[in-house]
Amino acid sequence: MSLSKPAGPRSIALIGPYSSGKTTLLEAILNICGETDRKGSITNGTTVGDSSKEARDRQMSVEVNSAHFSFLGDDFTILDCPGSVEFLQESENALIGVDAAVLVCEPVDDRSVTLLPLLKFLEERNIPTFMFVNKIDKAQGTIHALFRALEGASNRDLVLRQVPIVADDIITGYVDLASERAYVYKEGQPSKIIDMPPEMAEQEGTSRFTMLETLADFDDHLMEELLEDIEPEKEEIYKLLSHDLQQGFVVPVFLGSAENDFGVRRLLKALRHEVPSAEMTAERLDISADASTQIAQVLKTYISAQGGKLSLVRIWSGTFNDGDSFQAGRIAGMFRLQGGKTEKITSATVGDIVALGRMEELHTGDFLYSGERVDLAPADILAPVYNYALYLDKREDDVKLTAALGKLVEEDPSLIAEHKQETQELLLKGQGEIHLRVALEKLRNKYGLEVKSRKPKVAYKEAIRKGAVQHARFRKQSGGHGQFGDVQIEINPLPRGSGFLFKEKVVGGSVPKQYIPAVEHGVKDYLVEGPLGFPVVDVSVTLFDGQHHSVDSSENSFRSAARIAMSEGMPKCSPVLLEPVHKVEITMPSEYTSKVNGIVSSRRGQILGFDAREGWPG
Ligand SMILES: Nc1nc2c(ncn2[C@@H]2O[C@H](COP(=O)(O)OP(=O)(O)OP(=O)(O)O)[C@@H](O)[C@H]2O)c(=O)[nH]1
Ligand SMILES: [Mg+2]
Repeated sequence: MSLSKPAGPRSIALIGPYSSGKTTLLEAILNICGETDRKGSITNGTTVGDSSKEARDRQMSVEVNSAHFSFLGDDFTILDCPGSVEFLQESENALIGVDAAVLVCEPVDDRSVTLLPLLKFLEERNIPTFMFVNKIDKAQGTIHALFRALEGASNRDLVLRQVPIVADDIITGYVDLASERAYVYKEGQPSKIIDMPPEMAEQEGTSRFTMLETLADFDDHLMEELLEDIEPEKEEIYKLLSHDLQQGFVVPVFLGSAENDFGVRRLLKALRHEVPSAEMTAERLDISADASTQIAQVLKTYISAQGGKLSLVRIWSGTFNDGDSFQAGRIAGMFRLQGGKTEKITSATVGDIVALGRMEELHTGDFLYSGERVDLAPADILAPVYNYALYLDKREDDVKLTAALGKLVEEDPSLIAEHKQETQELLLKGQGEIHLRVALEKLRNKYGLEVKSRKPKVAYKEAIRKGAVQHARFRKQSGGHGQFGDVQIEINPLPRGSGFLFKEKVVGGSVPKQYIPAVEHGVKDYLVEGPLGFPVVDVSVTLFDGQHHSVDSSENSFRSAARIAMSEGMPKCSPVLLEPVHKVEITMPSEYTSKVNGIVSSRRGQILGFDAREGWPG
């Protein structure tokens, strides 16, 4: 267990449910640390984060913002992640490169279910996590209710580090359980230390004991002290708090209000003492190299309207200089990002998060390295759940649109642009309506493209309900060579999901072997558009007889004969339009099962089965 505070530049991600106050917390931190002269606000559109037009217009974060600050001589980069689940990919990409996460949430327990996927991700990746219960200025209910709601969500123990001091139903300050000191909040200023209010003594004692008991679960020495009623040294408690956070045993919980600067300095102190160093994180991730080897990983890609690409990288080993060359290209410009502003720098080292210019071959999740190849799993790409069909009024913008979509996808790997063959549509797929709307806004704001969207067409298919036998002859007599093909086929329905089957039962060479593939071809030509105008599925076609001519027959004439047989035979097979069916997987907390069942059945869904999701209690 190390005694000293971790060294070198460190990084944290701010994550948490939509609108919990992450960007406001970043703003408070930057202001407290002297990075800004005035504190900006979300409502006035003056924050360092959310600098893009799309974020400002919606007053919500739509992508990761990076900013740098120093607190009492320690350097940090913060990655402020959007909270909406539709932008979850951004958080997942950012989290692979940070030393710790600060999960910002609100003091209400009914939305705590939205924290579950994040807590799960953090736990699986063993990312040290702090929790900051924000908006304490308008807290309703108790911290304990929130606690109970969260307890089942995480396998890690939550450790309450502060208890609120309440006067007339308003939280006016806190008692710090490690130092046992009491403070009152001062708006826009450091909290002021006060004498421990006598009425707090009992609650402080119980909460502190709970905190120590949790720590003792991971430490025998502390356990013995508690059993023997020995008061542990402060130093020992602080050491254990750091150690258990770094090892991912516990999630410490702090309280505050980003809007009013309540509790932000206390959080900063905890970050300063407890967030592990980049070296420790590299070890956790199994990235090992000697100090002369350069290793960095791309956490986010930004592309400006003019096409300039910036790769935001975390440096895991070595020193990087502007102009250095790698297999993925040469660094053309190195920058420190402060929200939307760039500051040119010439070199960066272990722990730093910096943006590298024009590394065209480098993509989000990739490693940049000078020594042996480094290849660790990046974050998974989320599967799309929603789509739009895109169209342009001006056809001449087609090429521009393809290029711009390529750039959006490069910035956000959870967006997919795809041409759909069946419906001849350009589809944009993503995580939800807001996600796609923001993408369209970017196309307009950044690339000057007025792109319209509509619901994608349904790719209907048709099938048949009964069989038929059909004869057809294709014959043409024009000067010289004629054309002659004659086929007899049997068409039959197949079970749903079988696709297409072609058989031949020709005896005596009535259709010579070399023409049989042409017959299959002709049948397939027809199946592209059946009697109802849609692709045909689940049919079998058997060629059982026919005739040929020794001079005039050819592959083409048999192909045409087959096509004619199909177009005459298929309408007799009682064609039917198939209703599109999707196979859907739904995951939910078990208490919602009956509600979701109802929703599924009311949409004529058929439930194929239930299962507990592995590793997700409840
Ligand atoms: N009362 C109160 N309001 C706050 C506090 N912190 C943030 N807010 C307000 O909550 C709203 C959302 O704040 P943001 O900072 O944009 O939240 P966010 O978590 O960054 O939101 P997304 O990135 O869109 O998920 C804004 O209107 C803030 O002014 C707080 O401590 N107290
Ligand atoms: Mg935000």
